Amino acid sequence: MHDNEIFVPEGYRILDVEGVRQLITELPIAGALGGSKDSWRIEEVGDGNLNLVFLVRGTTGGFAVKQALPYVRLVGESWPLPLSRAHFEHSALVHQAEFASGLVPSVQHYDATLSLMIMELLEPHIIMRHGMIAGTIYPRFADDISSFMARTLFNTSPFAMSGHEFKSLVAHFAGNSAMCKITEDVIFTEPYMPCENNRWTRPWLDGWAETIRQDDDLKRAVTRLKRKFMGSTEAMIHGDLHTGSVMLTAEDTRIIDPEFAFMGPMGFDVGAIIANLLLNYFSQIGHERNIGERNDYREWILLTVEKVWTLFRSRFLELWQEKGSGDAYTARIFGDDNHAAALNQEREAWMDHVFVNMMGFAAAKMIRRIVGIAHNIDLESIEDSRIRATAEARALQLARDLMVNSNAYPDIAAITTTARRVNETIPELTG
Ligand code: ADP
Ligand code: SR1
Ligand code: MG
Repeated sequence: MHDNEIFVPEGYRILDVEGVRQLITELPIAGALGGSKDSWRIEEVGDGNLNLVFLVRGTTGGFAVKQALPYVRLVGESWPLPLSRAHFEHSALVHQAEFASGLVPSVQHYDATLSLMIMELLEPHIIMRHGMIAGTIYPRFADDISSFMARTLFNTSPFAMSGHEFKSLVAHFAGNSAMCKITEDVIFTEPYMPCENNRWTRPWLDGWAETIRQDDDLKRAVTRLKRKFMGSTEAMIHGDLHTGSVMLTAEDTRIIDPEFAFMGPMGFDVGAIIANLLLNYFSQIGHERNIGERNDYREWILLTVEKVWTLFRSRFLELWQEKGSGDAYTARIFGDDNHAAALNQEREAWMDHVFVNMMGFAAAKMIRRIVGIAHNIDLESIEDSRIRATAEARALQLARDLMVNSNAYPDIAAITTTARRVNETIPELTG
């Protein structure tokens, strides 16, 4: 059931290529494109689940134009969705640019009536999923994504902010609850019960889908995770930080699409990126032409998983050391150097808390991409359904264990070691 009373402001209309051309013509930023308006090349490229995205190229520059639709694009008008997500995406991008400048596209224009944002055109960047499917190594990625997460999460937390500033952000992003509801439904609920939205690689994973629906330990664990997602106002999180929200080259990394942003648990962002790296790791069996051809690439992915966590952790702690002047974990009460160790211990305990949450959220993110509504191309593009299901079964095996036996994973190396073991020891499905 979805809320059918979606507010569409007067003046809102869904744009097409000519509508985008006309809109830009009337804006001061038009000059950056160069050439006459009729020479601009405009195409709709939206490959996401929710919105329209047009790429506009002139003779001297380009833009990406993103417009929210009053419904979920993946499903159609039967699933209405508030246009206000464009407002939250815009404000999240502005905050992210403040704290992680150079790691997000710059915003050129925002039109509240049309729920539309014009951004810097990222070119020749590609969506990271596509690069990973092709086996491309991204030497900057671990550094950049961990900086992005450390800076955006730390600076929007009460470790950096006053209580007043922090609560203003909490109040603002509470308005993005419709987007949170999508996550609450499609990640933390539907995969664990019979639901018409769910799908999986049939018939190979029929057993797994049923097992998930019968697994009380898993249900208890995901129930706890859902509550954490709903009630942990730790920082402004991106909210949909998968490898489809990363556009990059070998030299430059940008994070796009923060329309699910809200004040939530830090571990959700870190878990999302690690889950998507691991899903791609398991998918490599479907992308190599000869067995073992992608072994080096597999190892690069696991090394990247380890670096993402360790760099995130150390950078977050560095920021805390440098600018921990927020109202939470008040440094003043620890006073002189004699007590500094106690404060540092407490900060490390916070990072352990984020690690445990990260693991659970990563597991939930992996499970939802295999038996829930929205799958990812890393696995979906594997044509041979037996091979695809083999990769998916391995990912499910790891995810279930991460969620239910989290105590067995004291550090990130335990996760990558188990991923490797699962990938190498669970045999290909036959039948
Ligand atoms: P959705 O919210 O519907 O998921 P995204 O923000 O992920 O939409 O954008 C959809 C696609 O549009 C991306 O996969 C990417 O190919 C393209 N895109 C989005 N933003 C930009 C940009 N700033 N520059 C170039 N391409 C972009
Ligand atoms: C019904 S929308 C499903 C997914 O699309 C978005 O990209 C988010 O990942 C959401 O969960
Ligand atoms: Mg999106």
